[in-house]
Amino acid sequence: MSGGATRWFSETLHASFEQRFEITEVLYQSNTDLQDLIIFETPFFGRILALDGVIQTTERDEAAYHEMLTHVPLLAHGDAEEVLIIGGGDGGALREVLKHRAVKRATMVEIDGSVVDLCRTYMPTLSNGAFDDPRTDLIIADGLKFVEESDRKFDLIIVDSTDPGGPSLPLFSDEFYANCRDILTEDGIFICQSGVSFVQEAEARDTRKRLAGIFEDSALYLAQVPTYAFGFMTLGWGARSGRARSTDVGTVRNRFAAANFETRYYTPDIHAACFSLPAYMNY
Ligand code: AG3
Repeated sequence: MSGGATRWFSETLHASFEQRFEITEVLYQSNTDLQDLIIFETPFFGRILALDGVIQTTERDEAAYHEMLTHVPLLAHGDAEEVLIIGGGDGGALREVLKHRAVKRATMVEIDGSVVDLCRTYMPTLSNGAFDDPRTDLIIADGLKFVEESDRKFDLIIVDSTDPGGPSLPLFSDEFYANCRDILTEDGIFICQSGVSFVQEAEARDTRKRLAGIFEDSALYLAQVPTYAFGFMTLGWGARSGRARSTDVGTVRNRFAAANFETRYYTPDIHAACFSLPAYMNY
């Protein structure tokens, strides 16, 4: 672009306010059968993936989200071997899950194979080789059907989806949660993203209530992800027992030290604090 006006990507998630990003270069843009996809370069946030006009992940702050989605349940559980990821095609959650040596297999069920291929090509630091790990089992299929039909058991199920709407809408239903609960081991944990509650209150509240109706133990917890704009991102927690969530901070600290990997956002102290919610989230 020489001499042209600056180009911007404007997020279309909210009706009456928006955030926008300066585009240095559009690396890929397509309209797949399932969704609109764009990957572009920016001066500050590095490369950004957006689906249907909504920021999914940026190189600059993806770690906050992916680390909290994975290390909180994995270090609370302590010994998860079988992990299922629904969605998460960019590979960021998979990369973090595989940092845990106890994990024997990470099964990823992603509905849109093109997200995986394009992120591997244009945002390789997201998966950072995770798709080539022998413990990875990548299945391009509908996660809804997978959990309905699977006769396997999982210690952890992570739903790394877009916001409810389009292909992900059924992932926010009682039926889906109940099917997930059925394929969890006794101390198994279910995690999902439930929006930035300050601006997506219904999404967070409905998720919170739905989880409480299906799981023995349920909660929301927080991650501060700058490009999920306007406040704390909420993550939903459901478990078949209260054991993992009540793990004391000393144990979490020891497990994290023994796991021996670096993080950019997660710390055991943040882990201990992340279930403390502001008063306005007391749904
Ligand atoms: N999944 C969560 C996108 C959330 C967007 N919502 C928002 N900004 N309020 C992203 C997939 C990353 N692996």
